[in-house]
Parts: sequence; C-alpha cells; structure tokens
Amino acid sequence: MDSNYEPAVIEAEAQACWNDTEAFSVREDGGREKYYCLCMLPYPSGKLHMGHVRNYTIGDVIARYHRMRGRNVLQPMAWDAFGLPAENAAMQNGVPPGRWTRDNIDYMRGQLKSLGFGIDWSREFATCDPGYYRWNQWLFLKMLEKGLVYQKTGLVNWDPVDQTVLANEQVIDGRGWRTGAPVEKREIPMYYMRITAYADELLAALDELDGWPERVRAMQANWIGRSEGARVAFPYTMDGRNEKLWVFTTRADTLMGVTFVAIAAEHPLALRLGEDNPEAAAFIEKCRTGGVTEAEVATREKEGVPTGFHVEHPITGEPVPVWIGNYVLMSYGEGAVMGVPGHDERDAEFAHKYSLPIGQVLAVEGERYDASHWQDWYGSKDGVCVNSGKYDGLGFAAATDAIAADLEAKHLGEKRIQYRLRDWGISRQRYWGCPIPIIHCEKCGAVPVPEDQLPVTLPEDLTPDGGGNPLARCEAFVKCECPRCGGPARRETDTMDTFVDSSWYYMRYTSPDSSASMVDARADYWLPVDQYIGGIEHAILHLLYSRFWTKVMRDFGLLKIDEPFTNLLTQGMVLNQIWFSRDGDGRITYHNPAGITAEGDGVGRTADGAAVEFGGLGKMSKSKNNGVDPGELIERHGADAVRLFTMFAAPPEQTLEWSEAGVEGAVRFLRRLYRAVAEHVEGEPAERVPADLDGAARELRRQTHATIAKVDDDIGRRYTFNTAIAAVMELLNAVNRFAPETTADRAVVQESLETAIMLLAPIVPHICHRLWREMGHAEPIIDVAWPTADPAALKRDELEIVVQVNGKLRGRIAVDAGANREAVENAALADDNVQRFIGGKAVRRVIVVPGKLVNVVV
Ligand code: ANZ
Ligand code: ZN
Repeated sequence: MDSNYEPAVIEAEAQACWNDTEAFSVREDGGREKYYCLCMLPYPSGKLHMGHVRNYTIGDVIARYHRMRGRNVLQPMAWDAFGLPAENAAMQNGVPPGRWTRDNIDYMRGQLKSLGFGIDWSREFATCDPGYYRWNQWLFLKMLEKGLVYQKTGLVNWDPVDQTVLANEQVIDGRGWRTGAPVEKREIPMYYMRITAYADELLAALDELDGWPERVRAMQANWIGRSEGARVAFPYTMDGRNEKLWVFTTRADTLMGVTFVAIAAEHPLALRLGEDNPEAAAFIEKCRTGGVTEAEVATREKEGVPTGFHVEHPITGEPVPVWIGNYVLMSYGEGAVMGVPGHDERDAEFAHKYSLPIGQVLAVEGERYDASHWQDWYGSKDGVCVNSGKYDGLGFAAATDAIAADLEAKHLGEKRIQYRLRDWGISRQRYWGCPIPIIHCEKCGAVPVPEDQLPVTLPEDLTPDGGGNPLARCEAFVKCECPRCGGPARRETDTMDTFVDSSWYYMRYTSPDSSASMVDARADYWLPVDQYIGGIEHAILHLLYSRFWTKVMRDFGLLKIDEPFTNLLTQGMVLNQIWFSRDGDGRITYHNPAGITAEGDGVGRTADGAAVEFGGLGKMSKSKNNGVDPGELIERHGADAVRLFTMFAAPPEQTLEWSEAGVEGAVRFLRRLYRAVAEHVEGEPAERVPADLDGAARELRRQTHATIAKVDDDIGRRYTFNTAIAAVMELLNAVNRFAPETTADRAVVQESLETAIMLLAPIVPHICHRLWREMGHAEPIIDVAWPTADPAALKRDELEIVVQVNGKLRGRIAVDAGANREAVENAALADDNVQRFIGGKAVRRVIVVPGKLVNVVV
C-alpha cells in the first residue's frame, strides 16, 4: 500500500466508485425500514459557503450512519431557485435571472459532489423548473376552490420614485434601497393563504413534536400567539347612525380603568374622522410612511393625535376620548385598543406623553401602587379589582367572567380567542418566481387558469432593470384569452412568495418524476422526514408554512401524515474573526482574517504591513469579509479534512469557530490513521481474535468495543459527533502505543483498526473507503454493517481489594482492573460490612493503595 496519504487521489477514486455503482440511488422497499434524512435546500447564490458545508456534512454523517445500520436511506438535494438575489444579479450583469441561477446550480452541484455527500442525485430538481412549480399552481387553485386562498388588499412598501413595490429587505431605514426615497405604504390586491384556519392545530400539535428543539417549538407557539380575552364594544353615533367601536383586550378585568381608546391610523373610523379633522388627517398621512413590519411598529416611539371624538364606556356610559395611535396595529384584533394607562405599559407611556388621566383599578396585596412608577408594576394578574364599582374585590378570572357576562347581556362584548398569526400573503410583485395562475377579464373578473392549461410558464429570457416587474411589460405573457368568456384578458403578473416553493419540496423528492400528480404513493413510504437539518433562521416561517401545507394536503387526501418533520436539528453558525482598518474619514474596510498576522491586544497586520484592529468573532459573511471558501479548502486539504474539522470543532447546535490550525490538525489525524493502517498491512495477514486474551491485548480489545458503544450512542442518539471523533482518536492512540508481538496481538490490532475505519466512515467516507479495501475487504465500506459492541469484550479484568476501617480488615471488594481512584473509593464505601463499621460516623479520610487496599479513617 502506498504509504502517503493523498486525499485528491483517494477522494476521486471513492467518488467514482459511488457514482459508477449509483450507490446512493434508493427505491421504495416495503421490507426494509426507511430513513429519510433531509437538509434544507440551498439557494443557488453562486458558491457554497461554510454554513452549507456544515449543514450538509451533519446530514451526510447521519444518513451514512443509518445506512450502515441497515436502513433504506433517502438523502436528496434540490435548489431553492426563485428569489430576489437572481434579479439583483441580473440588474448588475445584464444576464437573465434564469441563466444566472442555472449556471450557479451547475457550479454548486459540482462543489457538493466534491464533498462526497451520499445524495440520490436522480431526484434533483430546481424550484424554478416548470415541472415542479406547476404543482404550486395546482394546489393554489385547489385551495382557491376550497376557500383556503382568497384575495384582499394588503399593505406593501411602495417606492414612489422607481414606482415599484419593495420587499421588506429592500427598505433600509424607511427608504428605498436604490432611490433613497422615503417608502410609502400602499394597499394593493393580493392573494392570501388561510393559514389561520389551522392556527389551533398548528399550535396544539407542537406538543407532540418532541423531536424538535424546545426553543423552536416556543418560537412557533409565540408566533401563532394564542390570546384568551374579550371583544368589547364602545358605542357611538356617527352621521346619524348608531355604531360600535370594537376593541380586543386580554384584560377585560381592567375595563373600569379605561381613560381613552386608541385606534390604528388605517382604522375606518380614523379615516372618517380625518375627513373633518386636518390634524388627524395629517397624522394618518404621516403614518403611511415607514416600514410595515411588526418589529418596526413595536420599536417605534409612541405617537398619536386626539380626534376630539368620543365614544361611550360600555358599562358606565361615560364619554371616552378617541385617539389615533401609531402603536395600534390594524392587522391585530380589532385594530383598536382600550387605553388602561394605570396597568398597561404601552398605554401608560402614551398617557404620560399626552397627559391623559391615569387611574388604578387593580391592587395586589402587600404591594404599593404608584402611577408614576408604572414601569415597575402594572398589570399583574394576581390583583383584585379596585375603583371598579360592583367588580371591586374580584380577582382576574372572576372579574373577567362578570364583566364579559354583563357586556354580553348588553350585546357589547363577549369572550374571544385571538391569534397573532395572520393569513399568509403570497403575492409578490416580482418577476423571478412562480406565476400566480389567475387571468383577469374585464367581464368575468379574476378567473382561475383551467387545470389543463397548467403550468403557467414563466418566460425565462427577461432581464429586470429596477423599474418594476418586467413581466408586466411582457405582452407575450400578459395577453391571453379569458377561459370563461373567450374575450381578451390579462394574466396576473404577481408571482408567489418563495416560501411556497420550500413548503413542499421535501415531498416532491419522493415522487420527483410524477407528471400526473404532486406526489404519488411513494410519498407514503418515505414521509415523514425522519431527520431535518437546517439553520435556526428558518425556525418560524419556513417550518410553519411547511407544516401548514402538509395539513392542507392531508385534508385534500394527498398525504397520510399530519406533520412533515419528525426530528429537527438546527445547526449553529460558523464564525470567524473580524479584522478591520479605518481610513482618515473613519470609513471602515474589512480584511480577510486569512491574510492577517495577529500581534496581540486586538491589533494585527496585513501582508503589506498595514495595521488592523480586531473586531471580535462574527458569523462568516461577505459584508465582514471573513468568509472561507470551501472550494479552496478542499483543494488544499481534501474533503475529508474539511468534513472532519467541521464535525470535530463543536457539537452541531453550537457555533463553530473557524480555525486554520483546526483543519491542519484534522489533516494530521487522517495521515496518522492512514499510516497506522499502512504499517499494519505490511505485516503478515492477521487471523481471528482468539477468545482468551490477557494483559494489554485484552485491554486494547476492551477499549475497541467500548469505543463502538460510545460512538454509536454519540452519533445515533446524542448527535455529539465531536466526542465520537475524540473517542476514535483515543482508540488510535492506544493502537499506536500497543506493540504487537504475537499473531493474536496482530488480530487485536486489526480489529481495532477496522473498527476505527467503520466508526469514522460516516464522517470521513473517502479515506475509509480506501483503507477498508487496503485491509483486504472486497465489499465497499458503505455496504458494511455498523459494528456492535461485544459485551464479553467490554468486561474488564477484576481485582480483589481489601478494605479496612481504621486499619482493621472489614471487607473485600472486586473492582475493574482499570478503575480509577474515585471508583475504587466509592465501591469501598458502598460495601455493607464497611458501612456497618463506619456506623454513621463522619469519614475523615480515605486512603487508596492502587490495586491493593483501601483504608477508611473515621
Ligand atoms: C387593555 C389592557 C390592560 C391590555 C392591561 C393589556 C394590559 P396580546 O396578549 O398580544 O394578545 N391590543 C389589542 N389589540 C391591539 C392592536 N391592534 N394593536 C396593539 N395593541 C393591541 O395583547 C393583547 C393586548 O394588546 C390587549 O389587551 C390590548 O391591550 C392590546 F392592563 O387591553 B389590552
Ligand atoms: Zn371573461
């Protein structure tokens, strides 16, 4: 065997073998247990980054492990190919997004292959393939038919200079990213998916997802945001009609503390009041600029205007002033709140700012209420009502019940469960996405595209120029015939949110070539996904939408499962050092850490000797210029070293700190492993391990089997790949320390090395592929069964130790030959007779003479 470890040669050879034998193509096989291992599909941005490498290595290790455990493993790959970056790149380079995307896919596929992932490439697709997205359109139409898709107007960010809708990420500090113009809010018609119809089930089913991280379940539960409360009406008269202003509150028990009502700027009553009130109108106009996200609303400074208008308190009939407030969301509850500044923090901030009255209506025993310190204590549910007339003395639940009953009797309110979750607006005024299959006819209105005309194919040769959606200007696409009346009509030019594409791609892998249906019976074999792996940034939307699609498809009879992902692993970020310098104007330039020599105390130098400052550790990113190119790394060190480093440097859920020295360490270990095998196979072939071993040979064999047990648990259950690797490293050290003399010794070494190769095969599959063959096996290692620990080998030699209490012999115990001091001491103290002679006295000292004696001094 060649004594030099040459990763380039070894890796090409192993990959060619897997390729030629289609080693990772899988078929449904009812007789075998399936295992579906899935990583989140990549966006084809151009090149793989280290985050991808980490994600896909984790997936591949899990997949290969289960394959060796005898399971029928599916590990597929696809491309999340629609989206904004392709349009931006197109604007910059003048290349159509489709071309750019497909070129990137070709390049990145090559990179994935060079990492040796065990992917069934026969199932690959891109979400921009019409054969895939036609089923987005198909399900959209089915949902439309069933009322699960509907149209209503929605708020978007509007750039008044470019005359175009902006995505949230294109709004920077309230301005358009290209034009810098203040962004306006605009109402335009959009399509919505009725995810709220599933709010209850999406929330309740979280309890059963015990294979998901607690954190992700909590984030989803918060997002769905179930609130138990009440709807309360404040009557008023407007234009001669009796009306009701509805609010939603979770604290009906504070109703007697209401000193104002605040309504959203888009509330119909606000718009009506604005007609006669220029101050209110100006405020409403002001609220039209600024972002539309909830986070922006929550962090914005609270502002409002009085409208001069009053509504009636539903219990007392007293007039209550109506304000328009920018902290009230039109999209939540009723778009209006009852202001209880004595007990609600937001209302208090507002009331303090505008000098509105503040009153106490709750008291907690033993706590002093101070309205000027409202930040410290406000709406505790442990309180009882005070200053609340007939409700005084009632606690939260009793007061809520009593008030809700009184309101109900007057038709001015009732209990209500409110979700924070909103219906999913899927319309995007963008070109590079899945066309929404709707045709607009002047006579018939919005008409669904008939099923036999699907897919509505996106023309791929358009190039956006920043001035709105080029589809809208593409007459060949837009002009069509109305399917209903045959008259001239226009196609919808909005495309679907790319989260639609990723909501069901994992189902399509099971039936990638199905042209007659979204998925077919093969889905029943493979689904649900057994292990899903991806970034925590997808904890909420992607996973929630996927769960929703699964339930919709189930209810349409297309699937038999309730939940798509049984187990979820969210991998941590890959970090690297950040280095920067400042020029005379204070402008910051980031320098790639690879070219920096650190000089201590947070300073360093570039290769040209320029001084740079250390900016701490941060996520690898283009903007901080601290990325590491996986392609270059693989070329220098080999894929196995990159895989080994990423799995060894940290447990998968934690952040991983990039380290050049760490990769070099990985290479050194692989070389050592390679050399150990090379040296071993030089000698005479070994025979079987004899049953009766002793001394060092027996101990090495024990360690080999203990390593099997540990690695199996680390990879199969705990997912702590780093400690699994560390255990194999120790085993290899033990092999290197062991000096085989007899053929029996050689057999033990052989078993240890073969074990190390099998245990490492999921992590560094290329070198293991080669070494396994060098060990004399014809069967490729990917087809070898995962080793199991032999309980007989795990038994240690036992020694008898005498135990004294105060120097007198009181017992004999048997301990493992290799047991450490603490284990011997514990065994001695646990002995019944020894305990009897200690007789409950305090143990002052325990003397251990290794291998011989323990003396307990009391
Ligand atoms: C009076 C009150 C008194 C409230 C008090 C809280 C504490 P969650 O738990 O998130 O459901 N609210 C209702 N609709 C709103 C809207 N459209 N925009 C902004 N705030 C709104 O929150 C429910 C509470 O948020 C409601 O209960 C209401 O304030 C406010 F001591 O009513 B509360
Ligand atoms: Zn028509």
